[in-house]
Amino acid sequence: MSVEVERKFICSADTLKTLEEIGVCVGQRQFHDQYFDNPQFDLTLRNMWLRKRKGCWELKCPTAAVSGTEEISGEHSEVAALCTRYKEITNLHEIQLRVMEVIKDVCEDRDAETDSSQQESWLRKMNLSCFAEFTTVRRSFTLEEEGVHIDLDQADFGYHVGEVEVVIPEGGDVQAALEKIERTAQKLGLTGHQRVEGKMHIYLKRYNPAHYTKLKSVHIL
Ligand code: V4E
Repeated sequence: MSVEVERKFICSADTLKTLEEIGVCVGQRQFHDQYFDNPQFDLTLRNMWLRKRKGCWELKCPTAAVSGTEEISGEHSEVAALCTRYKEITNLHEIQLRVMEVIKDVCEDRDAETDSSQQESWLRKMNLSCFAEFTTVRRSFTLEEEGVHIDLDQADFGYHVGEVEVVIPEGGDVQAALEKIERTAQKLGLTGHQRVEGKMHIYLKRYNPAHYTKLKSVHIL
């Protein structure tokens, strides 16, 4: 299982120019994301993000801190505060198990009268429905620095955001990932000292303020 360590940034014209000079554009793609939760928001209130992208299920959830080994010390704590770390699970069976651990209200009867689309019957049993969906056009870049990946996202509801990402194995070297992200941020001339909002922040703020307020109140967003 992999862990994504990433720092989002707002890509100014100057940043884009620098990125085009020092990075290599490795392609552009478009994808539609659908995010799912139950009416009580049991998943997202636990910072678990279940989505379907290009026909595949993905679950992003926080990494469990391992005592001592995951302490981010000294100069890295400032960098760490600008970054997020999420585990990404792509195996459907494992996703279903993780979701079931959280959603206690599983109802076999919910599926009784519909036998069409059996594939998605687990969603109905757990009362999961789509609460957000949007399309993203993503341009991806790599840098000489090994393992650093940069995405520039343009969401169809009018939000642009960049992210510098380093993927490590679970239990891998978070500090080294943060150092790579910091060096990249410096090369790109990123100066912000505040976490930049992701697409979901803007989407929910705009289209589902009640859900947004709940997540804000428990500091998930
Ligand atoms: C983890 C998370 C969400 C799921 C979507 O994650 P995100 O990285 O924003 O989307 P995307 O499309 O770039 O995914 P990728 O292709 O990199 O896998 S929605 C909200 N969160 C939590 C979250 C947070 N609290 N703060 C920040 C800055 N980002 C995400």
